[in-house]
Amino acid sequence: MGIFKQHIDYLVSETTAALQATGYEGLWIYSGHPENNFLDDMAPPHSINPHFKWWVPVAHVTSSVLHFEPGQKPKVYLHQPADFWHKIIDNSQEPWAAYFDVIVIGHYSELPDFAQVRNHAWIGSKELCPLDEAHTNPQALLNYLHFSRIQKTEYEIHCIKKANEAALLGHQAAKEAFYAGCSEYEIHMAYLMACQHNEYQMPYGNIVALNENPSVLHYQYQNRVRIEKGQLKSFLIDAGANYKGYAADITRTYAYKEDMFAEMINRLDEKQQQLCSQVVAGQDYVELHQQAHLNISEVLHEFGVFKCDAETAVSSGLSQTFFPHGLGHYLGLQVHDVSGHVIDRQGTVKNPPEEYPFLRLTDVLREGAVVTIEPGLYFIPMLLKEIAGHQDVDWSRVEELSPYGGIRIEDNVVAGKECAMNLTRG
Ligand SMILES: [Mn+2]
Repeated sequence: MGIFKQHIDYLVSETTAALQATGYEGLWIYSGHPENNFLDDMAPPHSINPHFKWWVPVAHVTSSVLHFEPGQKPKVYLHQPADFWHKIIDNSQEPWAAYFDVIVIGHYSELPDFAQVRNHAWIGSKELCPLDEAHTNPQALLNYLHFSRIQKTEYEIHCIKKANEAALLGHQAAKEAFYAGCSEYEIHMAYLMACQHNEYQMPYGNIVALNENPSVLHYQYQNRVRIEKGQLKSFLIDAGANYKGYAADITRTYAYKEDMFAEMINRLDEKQQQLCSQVVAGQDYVELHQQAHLNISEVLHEFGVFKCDAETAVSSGLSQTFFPHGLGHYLGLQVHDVSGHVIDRQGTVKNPPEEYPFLRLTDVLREGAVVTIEPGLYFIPMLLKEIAGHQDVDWSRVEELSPYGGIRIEDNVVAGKECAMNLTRG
């Protein structure tokens, strides 16, 4: 539990400084609660307030509140109603609870009278918030805390590593299911089974794409129909896992046969590993993204898609047709973790360069930040149409490779002081 204590100490010192800097005496953080669907008595799976799970590593909690005031032990009002409809888990005795005063409540009405507490801020959904607007999700306070979330504690890195380990079990099962000729849906189910997750526990919807489907970047269906083995070409899977509220986000691409596409995957994999090794404190992520464009263009040139050299493909903007998304993003309590476009505690925004509008991370990497590195190359009909007949493209090669959809390879990497730490490999 040593690393969890260090984690809580970090949260205490960061939150104390944040409250002082923004003029509040204390803080309430609400876990949130399930909201029913429109005209229905059923709610979608509850997604817990990330600020709450930053402190309290409990997956199944709703209608609970954390109270923090500098100099006091943090308090958790843990909602455990008398309920014969649901299983109520008593997590008030778990090891994490030693660092809090845990007060079990049966009903929201047992919470303290918020109006009696002077000058506190509230972070959480607004419906139940008893405070006025100036004290509800104040932007200056959120900016401060979101910036604190960039740098991960040792405990958080441990959680993301455990999430990676679970996800890799799924990825291994998915790979085997692909080579066995399973459908997208069957691969998806094999993945869930292997990593022991329910679908609602996944940090994001699995992308399980066969043949041309990887060309849809967020392909959201799982086809139930098997593809004949003779017709199978490629498989892209972008799927994560969850450990104590922390996410893994991993992508792999496979070729069904040992063909040119298989060689392209290997080549992109080499480039991706080079990029991963550059995840070090002080590295400008925008520059890394630009380098990825060059790397991807080198692969496309080597395999005859680009007739021009890689530099020309990048400077003319041609590479953006084949790599239209960003190199990656922060990873943590949220898959696309906060503060990707923010460069200081005041919330100063640094937008991505005009030519790369979808880049989710624009700052210089800080020690302890966890990022994804996910270069890709795709044959996307909608984008190819926009450059139809382009003289620097070998269109017969594009036609030959389009049925494979595309390639993406994604690892989760910690920016170290001197070297990168890849949580997905090694
Ligand atoms: Mn990602």
